[in-house]
This record gives sequence, structure tokens and C-alpha cells, in this order.
Amino acid sequence: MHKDHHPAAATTSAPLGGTLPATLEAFWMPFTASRQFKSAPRLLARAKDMHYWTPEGRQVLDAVAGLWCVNAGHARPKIVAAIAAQAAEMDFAPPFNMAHPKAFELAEKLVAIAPKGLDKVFYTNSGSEAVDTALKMAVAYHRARGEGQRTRLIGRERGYHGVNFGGISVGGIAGNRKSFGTMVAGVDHLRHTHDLRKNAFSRGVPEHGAELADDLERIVALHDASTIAAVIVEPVAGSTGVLLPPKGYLERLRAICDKHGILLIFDEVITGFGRLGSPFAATHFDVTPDLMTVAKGISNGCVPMGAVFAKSAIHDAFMTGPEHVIEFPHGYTYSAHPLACAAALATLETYADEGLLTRGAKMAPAFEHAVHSLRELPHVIDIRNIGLVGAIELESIPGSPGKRAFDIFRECFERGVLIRTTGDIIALSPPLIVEESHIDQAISTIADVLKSA
Ligand code: PXG
Repeated sequence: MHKDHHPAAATTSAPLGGTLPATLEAFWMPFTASRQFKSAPRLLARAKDMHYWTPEGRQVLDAVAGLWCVNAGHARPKIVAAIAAQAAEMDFAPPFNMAHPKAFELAEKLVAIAPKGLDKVFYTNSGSEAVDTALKMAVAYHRARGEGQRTRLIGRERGYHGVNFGGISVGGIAGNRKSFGTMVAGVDHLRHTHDLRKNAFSRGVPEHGAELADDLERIVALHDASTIAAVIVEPVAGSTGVLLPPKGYLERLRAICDKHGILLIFDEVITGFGRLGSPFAATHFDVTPDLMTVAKGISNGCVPMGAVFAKSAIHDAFMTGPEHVIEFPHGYTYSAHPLACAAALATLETYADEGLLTRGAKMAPAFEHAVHSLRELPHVIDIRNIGLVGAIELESIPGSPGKRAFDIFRECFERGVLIRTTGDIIALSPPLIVEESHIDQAISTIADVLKSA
């Protein structure tokens, strides 16, 4: 299977994907050291299956699925055709008090693969919007049931929930928060679960740290459960360097939320759609949240899309007032955008055709073996993995955090492999069509760069 994704097939064609821009001035770039970038730009012009090509025609192996999103690989025929056909058939339909058939069809298909009990889908256009939507849902849900004093939101240190005000408020990354004032009021944070002293070089979920979930009891004791609306966590934290939940941690968090009537939100923007070798982290860990945010892999990254899955009981709590009144005053011009729905339907079909939502489980042993082979290399202080996610944590250069990994990122790109770094952690999350030969190429390139660094 997946013969067509073999690198040998991909190298046979390397057409140019466009001309170089005349100037780089006007584009204010997201999350980029832009002056540094513009002094030595890295451009991508074309993509197919496991690879990108630069404008000069140089092939680059995509070891991060774009940005954790192109789970089925690039330019997959069904998805390309669906987007093109939809653009010609109907480009846009207003989403408020109107709808189009694919929005309903997609929601049914999403619910069919979702963790049991998450039966309602609300569309957004990104993970950040999905997060802020879920937080608003949680607060409004309690109000609708007559518990309007439950407004507090609990996030976690080192959590990443996008960049909107709700998301950075519950998020736990100082660099993303410090510039933006007081953010949303009434937020508190659990401790993070990353403990290299006890868990370094764990394969899969670490043994130690389930008791860190009890930190929620500390927060409940401080604020009283009656003031808390929801807890939001990434089941596996992605952006801050692939932090896995200690064995038993998520179960414990679920139990404490249940005990106190607090909603549990899983942010599955990265873990959703097969990344861990199961359709969702909730299915993988067999812990079901009350609300679940997704984006990225929902549409294979081809058209922006996000969504919030909700339990019926949450949805139904809104459906009590007069029937002519809007129950949830929230939504976006592009909620359920026809192109996004068409892309997502074709994406789900591609996932199903090729068994991609569980393929990660089959590839995980080889991936684990390969990633952990870097253990003895210079500066490596931890390696961790789950499904088709891996992280290599490096010792920072004193006084220059992040520099070691970023230099490795740049050198890997020069040598034809796209990786992702955060701080001094290298993250790998290849498209789920990855073959062992791609894994070998990515790992041997990283090994060579580490040795020469
Ligand atoms: N939640 C989680 C868990 C995410 O990982 C978002 C929300 C926000 O999604 P949008 O679509 O608004 O970007 C994300 C996004 C990285 C990286 O390198 C990860 C993300 C975005 C950019 C970089 O780890 N995840």
C-alpha cells in the first residue's frame, strides 16, 4: 500500500512552483523572526504527498505535515478535485439562518468517527476560533442551566490554545501572553506535567505524574467549584514540545471534573484525526471530554477549518427559550464555508480509503525505534514519542535558549528535511502516509546535523 508515496516516485517530477517575489517588504509575517527571515528567506512553492519543493526546484521531505495539519499528505487527488468542483458550483453560502447540504453531511460524518457522546458539531475556521468558541460555550452552558456564577476557566502551564484572547488566557506560554495586557479575567492554571528528572527517555506515555491532576483540587479549594466553568487541556501538548500525559493523568482529571460539575475540554487541534494512531486522543486514552476542539487535520490543512464537538446535553441546554430566538449568539462569516466542507468531506474519504486514522499505530513502533536511536547524540537530553509524534529535547546553549534547535532546523532544511522546533525541542509529526524510508531519511539527516553542530 501507499506505493505512490514512495520518495522514488516523488523525485521523478520537480517542476517549479512559481516565481520568486520581487520584494518581501509588505507581508508582516506570523510567529516569525521576520527581519532574520527576510535576510535569508526560506520559500516553498509546490507540494505533493510527502514532499515540498522550493521555487528553485529543490525537494524537501515534510516531516511535520506542514504544521501538524496535512495528515493525508499534500495535493491528494480527491481533495483537490472536491475543492475545485465546489468553487465552481457554489463559492459561498451565508451561514446565519441559511445553510448548505454539505455542512450537515459533514457534521454527520464527523460525529460518526468522534468519541462516543460528542454528537454535535459547531464550525469555525481555525483552532484558535474553536478554542474561544468552546470556552464561550462552556460559560454560556452553565448560565443556561441557571449556574451563571460558573465563569472561571482553568488552563495549564505550557498549554497552547491558539492566539485569540480566550486561548492565550488559558494558555500557558509566557511569551504569547506577556504583551497582551490582562487578557480574559478569572483564569487559573494547572501545573504542567513535564518532568525530565523522573520521565526522561520514556517510550510512549510516562510512568510518573498522574498525581499532577490533583492540582485541580487545589484550584477548586481556592476558588470553589461553584465558580469554575471548565478545564481545558491538550491531551498531548504539541506546541510546547510534545508533552505526554502521565499514565492515568487524564482519567484522574476527568474524575475530578465530574466530581465538581466542571466541564472538561480537550483541545485536539493537533491530536485529532489520527496523529496518535487513533482517530482522536480521546479514543486513544479512552477518556471522553465534554467539549472537543479540532482544526488542522479536519480539512487536511487544505482550506482553513476548525470545529467544536459537544455532548448533546450541552447543546440541548441551550434549546429551551422561545423558538424564534437565537440560542447561541456566536459564529463566523465563514463558519461551514462550502470550500472547507467540501475539502473536509474529501479528507475524511481519503482517511477512510487508506485507513489513515489508525495507520499511525502501525507505523508507531518503527517511528519510536528511529526517534530513540538519537539518544546518544550530542546535546540530546530527552526523547519522547506517541503515535506519529516525536520530540527530541536538546540542552540549551547557556544564555541563548532556542538557538541550538533553530540552527538545526535551518540546517535540516538546507539538507532537504523540514522539521519544527519550539524552544530547544525538535518536533516531528509526519503526514500519516509516511513510509519507513521517509522516517529513516528524516532521522539520519537530524543525526548528521546533530553530530556536526
Ligand atoms: N490549539 C492547539 C492545541 C494547537 O496546537 C491551536 C489551538 C490554534 O490553531 P490555529 O488554527 O488557530 O493556529 C493550535 C495550533 C507548532 C504550532 O509549531 C502549533 C500550532 C500552530 C502553530 C505552530 O507547534 N497549533
